[in-house]
Amino acid sequence: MALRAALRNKSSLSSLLSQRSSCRSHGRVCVSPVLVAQQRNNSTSPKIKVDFDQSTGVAVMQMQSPPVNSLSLDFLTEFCIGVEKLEMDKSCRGLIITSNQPKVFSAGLDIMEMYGKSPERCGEFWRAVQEMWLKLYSSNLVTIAAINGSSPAGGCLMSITCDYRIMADNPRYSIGLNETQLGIVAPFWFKDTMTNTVGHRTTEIALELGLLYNPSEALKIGLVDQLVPEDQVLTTATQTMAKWLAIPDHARQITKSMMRKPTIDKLTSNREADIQNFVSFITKDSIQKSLRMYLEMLKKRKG
Ligand code: CO8
Repeated sequence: MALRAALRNKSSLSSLLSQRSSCRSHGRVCVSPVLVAQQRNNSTSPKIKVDFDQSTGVAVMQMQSPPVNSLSLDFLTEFCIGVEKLEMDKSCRGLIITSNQPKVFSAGLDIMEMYGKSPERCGEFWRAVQEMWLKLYSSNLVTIAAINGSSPAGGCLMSITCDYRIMADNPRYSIGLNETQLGIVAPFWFKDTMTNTVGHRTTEIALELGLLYNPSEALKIGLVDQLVPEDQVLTTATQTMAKWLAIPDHARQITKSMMRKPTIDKLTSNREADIQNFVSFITKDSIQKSLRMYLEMLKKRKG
């Protein structure tokens, strides 16, 4: 709850987590009970599982939120805590993100978080989406997406915030920013991340049409960096990570920041306005109707 409140109250999770080192009394470090509990539980949580190998400095974060790893407020809160903890651990240098749900990396934002919810709740949700993006896009860690299933919309966003993307070569899987197909609009920072990855013209076509690409198409436009057989996604990610970690951290981190800072600054200086935009857009009757129709289509397709 304290962490949810940190998101709600605009403070970064880092300020909350840093209370651990900044709160001192008589030379002793006071540790918040909430944080103690979280730290003890740092390897497993309900929706995210983190395996950190101290000997390599690499953490593997597995999304395990059935059925499709949709990004709900609870999921995003846990995810941000997980990343923040790794970021604060000086022995951690690399993060591999993957899924342990069959066929799906992540279905993107949880549509139920945007349908029939109060403006306050929508605002809280959107702040958590922003936080996830900010954490990953500005991370000092080497981040690799091991995309072992479909990755539409917010799932694609999560993937393109990483430094490198390896996708399972299975033609049934797809990846892309398909928001317009739901009757909604990818915000500027989704668009900017996509542009930084595949270029302006490809992004323009992809976003207007809400295109989902199969792995070969995604590789062709540079949306993913490498395709491998499904059972080799994680091993390839681990081997690739070793190559990235051979570069001195400080040089790589400064370079990453140089490439990404203008895009990050654009959101950090417009965060509140972006939340307001989202809330007023998503709560419109016409948009709620589009979401309802899309949800019905998902159910029908299943049947
Ligand atoms: N949110 C909530 N529930 C979902 C979502 C989702 N994103 N995706 C799937 N589900 C549900 C389904 O409705 C179904 O529910 P139930 O079991 O109750 O019928 C269950 O998950 C399983 O789904 P499927 O049977 O479809 O599972 P498959 O394995 O066959 O397919 C897919 C997996 C490919 C991921 C498929 O479910 C799919 O295409 N899902 C929709 C993905 C999508 O379009 N996501 C877009 C979300 S919007 C977003 O991320 C960015 C929004 C930016 C907002 C900007 C506004 C200003």
